Amino acid sequence: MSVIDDAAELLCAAKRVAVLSGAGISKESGIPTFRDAQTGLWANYDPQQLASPSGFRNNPKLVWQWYDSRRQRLAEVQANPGHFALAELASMFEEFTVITQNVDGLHQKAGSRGVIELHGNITTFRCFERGHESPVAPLGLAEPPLCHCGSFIRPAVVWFGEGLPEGVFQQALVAAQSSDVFLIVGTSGLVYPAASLPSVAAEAGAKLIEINRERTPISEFADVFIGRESGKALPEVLHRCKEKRSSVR
Ligand code: BV8
Repeated sequence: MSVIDDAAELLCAAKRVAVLSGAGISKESGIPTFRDAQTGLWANYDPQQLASPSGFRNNPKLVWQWYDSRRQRLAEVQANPGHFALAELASMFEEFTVITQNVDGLHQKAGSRGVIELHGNITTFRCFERGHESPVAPLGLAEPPLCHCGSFIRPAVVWFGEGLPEGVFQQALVAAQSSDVFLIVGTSGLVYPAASLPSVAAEAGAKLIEINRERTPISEFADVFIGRESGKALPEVLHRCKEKRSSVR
């Protein structure tokens, strides 16, 4: 049997599925991952510096422009077959929870509902000093607009060194701990606390399926490893699951 068959076998036996996705699932939509060398203007900056409160405090204009350029690119890209396959898989299970580290909203664009965005969404904003909600900032501003309280506006994403939004990680933990199968797609498994979810799921008895072009720390304990692009592997897993489900009927 192929690894696609192995994955479909595990999935078809499951009632409750949880998914953890990372930047790799959006790569085939044309969004660079964090591991990719930063392109162009950003080649000389470390994302962990830019995506941090200190980075913003030191150079609000630079960080604002980094997010603005990511938002401009996002406006031109579409969800890819990997996102769509997950959205379609969801209807085959009693419970199917997508937990994402991505801030690009592409799972929702592909039709996934109830997506848990561990690190927020790049199209939402709040003020830096007091967290006041703020409207979507127009694209193309050279520097951060000001909140009514006088503080800079920032993207309402989770930066390195910041806690995740209240309750969000708890929701992800519940989904991981109650899953029969935990599917990990396109993440290097290096950023915590998100990277702790696969072992939490495994310790609670879930079978792990990892889809990644390369092996990661998660591969050590995955039951199935599919070493291919998710935009190709996920539609094949979906197709095999449908075949199995229709042959059982
Ligand atoms: C926290 C939003 C505590 C922003 C992101 C020292 C100081 C402070 C903190 C720490 C520290 N040391 C450790 C920490 C904890 C830190 C951390 O984990 N650091 C790491 C680097 C060691 N974590 C935090 O700071 C977290 N908060 O700990 O808070 C706390 C608690 C209470 C109160 C206060 C504080 C917050 C982390 C969230 C950071 N924000 N994103 C933005 O996007 O701009 S993280 C960001 O990077 C992404 O969201 C994502 O999570 C991460 C990148 O990881 P991946 O998604 O995996 O992407 P990556 O590029 O790494 O890998 C892509 C993979 O895809 C590769 O494996 C590749 O092979 C594969 N791939 C590529 N193409 C494909 C593919 N796979 C399949 N198909 C393809 N086609």
